[in-house]
Amino acid sequence: MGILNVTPDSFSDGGRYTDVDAAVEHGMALHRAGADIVDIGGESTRPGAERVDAATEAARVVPVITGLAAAGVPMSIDTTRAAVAEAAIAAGATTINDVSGGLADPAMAAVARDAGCPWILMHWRGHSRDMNQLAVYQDVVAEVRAELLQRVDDAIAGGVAPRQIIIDPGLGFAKNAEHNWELTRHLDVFIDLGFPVLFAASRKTYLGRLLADAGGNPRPVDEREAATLATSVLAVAAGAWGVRVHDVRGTADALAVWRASGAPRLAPEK
Ligand code: PMM
Repeated sequence: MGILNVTPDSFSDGGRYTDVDAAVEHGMALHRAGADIVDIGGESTRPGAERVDAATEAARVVPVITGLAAAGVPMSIDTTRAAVAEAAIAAGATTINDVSGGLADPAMAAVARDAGCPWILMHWRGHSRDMNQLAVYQDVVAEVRAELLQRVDDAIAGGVAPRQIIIDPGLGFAKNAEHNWELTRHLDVFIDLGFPVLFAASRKTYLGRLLADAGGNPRPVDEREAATLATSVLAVAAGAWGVRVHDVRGTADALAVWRASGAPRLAPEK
């Protein structure tokens, strides 16, 4: 999954693709580079981000989706709002990527049900402005698993078919670095739930912290790619269905090496 944020303020590609033509061109490039799906976002979810209104969000994404649909590029819509998802699907998106797992907007389940499309349910505890305070767990793996299963149950109760559901542990969303590593170590717990698992670590803050310099300054966002590639290979080797990344070409290359190597799937620590 290639990332295309049509926002002025996303942490990695914010501000780069606010022009429709540039965004469509980049989406096509991501697809050519090997993205099976391009994830279009019109609202930044970086920690602390303020929200935009639904009309602004839809106005950012719909022209880009229309352009990419005409070019035959498969797309997901990265939104927590049912109205934006509905407009995006009408314009040609074929998957809903909801970082709130249906919690932010109770109308999302009906949109997913009526569209019959895949719905990515990410683990989430609250909007970006507040999420750092919500990063409190006794047992992060068990709690994220239980809370995700609740999202799945609610989706199914809302009429969504189990085959539509993809789950995502939500790295960095109400999680600190240690929580992210713990979830990475136990990805098998999520894979064992039987739904496809999306892993989305690309260039996130915890990788910057891991690679901090001697003075403790985090590695800048655009210098976290090698670490991102390592996380993607490890996640796919552990059985993840997909990885959501900024550098699609690099990811495709790294996964080609992993595949050609014939390396076995990683066995979880039991
Ligand atoms: N992270 C971001 C945005 N959308 N969607 C899913 N399913 N999982 C994620 O972890 C996720 C997401 C934030 O990163 P970005 O600013 O690079 O888009």
